[in-house]
Amino acid sequence: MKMCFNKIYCLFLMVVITTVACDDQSEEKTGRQELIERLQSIKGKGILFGHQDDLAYGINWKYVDGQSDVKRVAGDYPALFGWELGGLERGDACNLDSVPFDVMRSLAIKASQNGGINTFSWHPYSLINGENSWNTDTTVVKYIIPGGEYHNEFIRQLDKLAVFLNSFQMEDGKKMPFIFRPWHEMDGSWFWWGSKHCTSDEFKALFRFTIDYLKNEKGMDQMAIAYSPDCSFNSLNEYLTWYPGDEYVDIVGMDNYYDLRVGGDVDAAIKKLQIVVGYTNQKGKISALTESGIENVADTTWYTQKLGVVLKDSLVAANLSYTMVWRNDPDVHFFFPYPGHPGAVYAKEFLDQDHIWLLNDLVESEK
Ligand code: BMA
Repeated sequence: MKMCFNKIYCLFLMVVITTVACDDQSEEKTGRQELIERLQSIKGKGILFGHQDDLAYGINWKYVDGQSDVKRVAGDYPALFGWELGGLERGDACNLDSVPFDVMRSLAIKASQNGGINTFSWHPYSLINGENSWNTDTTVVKYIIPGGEYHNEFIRQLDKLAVFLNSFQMEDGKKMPFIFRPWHEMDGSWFWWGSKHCTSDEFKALFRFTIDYLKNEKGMDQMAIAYSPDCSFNSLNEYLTWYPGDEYVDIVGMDNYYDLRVGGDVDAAIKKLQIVVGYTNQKGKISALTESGIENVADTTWYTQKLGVVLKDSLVAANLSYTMVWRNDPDVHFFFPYPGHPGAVYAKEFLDQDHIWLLNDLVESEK
């Protein structure tokens, strides 16, 4: 009788163990969850350094395999790679900065395959007058949100984004995880989705619809979302004016060129990042200085005396996950120095610090 009971008990245990094991398999993490965990786990250890269009072109080169201005100066690739989607929504083969979308796809996949993280910005053309994101002649947001006259056309634009971003596949067949940072700098007035061209409620409706549609209708569970106003706030309340809600945002950030300009106020930049970081800690989110830089590296010591000082602040250093500088287009402007530029030595000194991470630092930390 006792033997029999023991057998039944063993059988019962095996069933339980098998069920739990099966459950574990079925609860595979999404790309978004994995990415968020990666960004959470580096908190306090390192701040990832990022560069827009890093692998596509730089000073005196274009589409050269393996080339990167950050690598040329600092010896390694950035850990974060920024890309721009503007033009995709109208079916263009190249983005508004002439980067072919096919090339972007293969470079981003390569970056991801090598352990880097990709982030996408989007400066779409207006559906109302066909002009670019900086044209504020006509109202746009009101017409493209749910209930607006151009809402269906807007959905077709999102469809194009989804087809493209869902086509980024890793070697193991999984969709490539990435950060999406739409509708940034909304507290400024230079974009048609900016503060003077829509109400905060309209903006939130735009942000929420964009994310809901891509996630729920297009299955984009590989995407983490960044909220990144510019730096025109001085309190948490002001910072959250355009915030679509915690359920829509994974990364809270700030773009800030202004406070770090020549004659700018580094302390103001630190204070604002502390507001962002404070919110992150309250809500268990990730924080980032989503864009910064000085045009043409006109301030030679910018990397050590401006950005470097901001990222050394103890609260910032203990919490910020990444920062990114803008693109190096020799015909327009550049934000990272090239070998021989007087700012190169300072950029290298900044990047050589233990808490500022390039690609290899990130990869090593995850071994
Ligand atoms: C701006 C400039 C533009 C570019 C746009 C989108 O800051 O660099 O030349 O078209 O970003 O990438």
